[in-house]
Amino acid sequence: MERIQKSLRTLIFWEITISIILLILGIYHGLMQVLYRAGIIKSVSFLGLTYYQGLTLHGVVNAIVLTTFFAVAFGNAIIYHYLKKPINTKIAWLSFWLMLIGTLLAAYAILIQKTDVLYTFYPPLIAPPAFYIGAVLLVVGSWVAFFNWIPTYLSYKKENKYTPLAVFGILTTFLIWFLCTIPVAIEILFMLLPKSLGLVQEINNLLARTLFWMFGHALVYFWLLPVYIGLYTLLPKVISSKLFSDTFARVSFVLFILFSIPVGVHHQYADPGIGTSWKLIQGFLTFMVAIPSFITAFTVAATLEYGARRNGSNGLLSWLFKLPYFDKEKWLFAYFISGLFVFILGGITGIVNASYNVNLVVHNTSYVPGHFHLTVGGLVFLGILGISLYLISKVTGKEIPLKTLNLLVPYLWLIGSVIFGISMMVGGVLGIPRRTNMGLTYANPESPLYHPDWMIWNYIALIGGIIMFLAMVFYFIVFFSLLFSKKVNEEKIEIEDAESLDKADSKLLNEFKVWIVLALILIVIAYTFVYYDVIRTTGG
Ligand code: HAS
Repeated sequence: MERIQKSLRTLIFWEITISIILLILGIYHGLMQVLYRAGIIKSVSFLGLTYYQGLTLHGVVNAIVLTTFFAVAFGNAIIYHYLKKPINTKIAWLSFWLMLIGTLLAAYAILIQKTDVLYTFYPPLIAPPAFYIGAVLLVVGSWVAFFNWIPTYLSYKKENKYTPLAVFGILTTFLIWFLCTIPVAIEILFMLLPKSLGLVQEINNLLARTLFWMFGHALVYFWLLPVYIGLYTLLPKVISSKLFSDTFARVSFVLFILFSIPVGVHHQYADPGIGTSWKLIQGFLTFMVAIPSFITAFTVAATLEYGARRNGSNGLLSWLFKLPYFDKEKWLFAYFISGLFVFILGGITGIVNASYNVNLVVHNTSYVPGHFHLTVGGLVFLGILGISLYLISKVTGKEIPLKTLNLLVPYLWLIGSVIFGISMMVGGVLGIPRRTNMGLTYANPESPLYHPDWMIWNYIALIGGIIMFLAMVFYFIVFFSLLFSKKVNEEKIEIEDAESLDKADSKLLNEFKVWIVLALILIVIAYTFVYYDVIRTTGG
């Protein structure tokens, strides 16, 4: 086991470090987007990229590469730490190489071949083959990691009835990931790649979009769930609390298995060719997928209250002020709580998006990037940053340096992302388009697009963006100082968690079979007629 642990420590180190190095490019291009939208710069000049090439790099690195490498790294740590069983390290490294080669191919397509299809790569936009092959390798690499955990898990299950909560959570995450990547694999392998290679002349754009969104919404829970695992395990421990409910946490995970996938059409409310009844049904299912997050909100808040009361707080609400917001030793709490505050806004705005008729007001406006910078750019991003620091400090045996600077990171990000998100959303309601190549022309009285009332929101978003950029400069300083600091502790793979107030040992909440079958039934019900409509209305 010692040899396995050493190999996995190195693997986790590289999975995290490489994604954080690439994040420098992603963050830089975030700054470029706000400067461009506010009309301060005329092109995203660094590396010779245009606005949309820079935006493609920003989306792919931040939303796809960082999240996938992180989920696999955290998964490797969870499976090793909780199951204490051998893992095949050769296969674990194979997964890493596939993901890395895939990432490099996609980077080549964006940086050298100047791809600008964005992270959603909708046709009729078509990228060079390297982009799609890179995406496929990245996904296959993450599947390989998942398949590698299964024998270890099954061997553990032969001897144990109870599945540790974090293991249950990470297997849920990758189960959803595996199921939802099948439609996007079909889209890429049978439609986009043949078109990119010139093997076919035409593809069905609406069918491609529908396949993409069947993947695209579940993707957001692939980003979110690893952070929920952190909320259920690491967070209670940091504040010396107990998890309020192991049962509720698991119920939340299984609801994600059921409802993550059959909801993708809520991204297509405005698309013609899909019947309104099917849109409405998927709209209702979208409200269902918000429930596990409400359960998480309740469980986490109760966990925080329990911890504060254990530490001596008695009043009705005074416990809120007893939490260790500015305790440098409990820095991980600051990452989680900032993310949670941001996610209150991110979640509410998700419900707004999901509401069929209200969606028509905000769809394709800057409201949508406002929403997702408060979700994936809020709780998810801060959770990934915090847990990454935590894991690196464990596997290298080093202490977090520059503690004050480190504490500033999440709070600056909280302030910046809320300013950015709200201004984008208000601007969106006023009509600012989500995607733009108009730049300064909103502010130019000569232009038919003259909209001075819009510009103020772009300027406020710029302030938010600059604060977020500053937070990330501090984060990179802390992260790289950690890498170069001295080893002071034993190197290990460890996830320090707290006990739970209850223990969910029923078979249903420790296994997956029933939930997989129910999820497949829901997917068939929600999607069969959608595909029938798409094919009927587009003529095949
Ligand atoms: Fe979304 C568009 C609906 C959640 C990401 N979403 C997007 C896009 C992205 C994205 C990237 O229905 C743009 C895609 C594109 O490129 O076009 N979203 C939802 C709904 C939810 C939701 C209903 N989204 C997310 C999450 C994301 C994410 C999570 C990333 C990780 N979204 C939509 C819709 C669209 C959309 C439409 C299409 C818009 C369009 O027209 O294009 C729900 O899952 C949200 C549920 C969340 C909650 C919040 C719970 C709150 C918690 C915090 C509690 C705080 C505590 C702290 C405990 C109900 C857990 C308390 C503090 C103390 C001190 C006590």
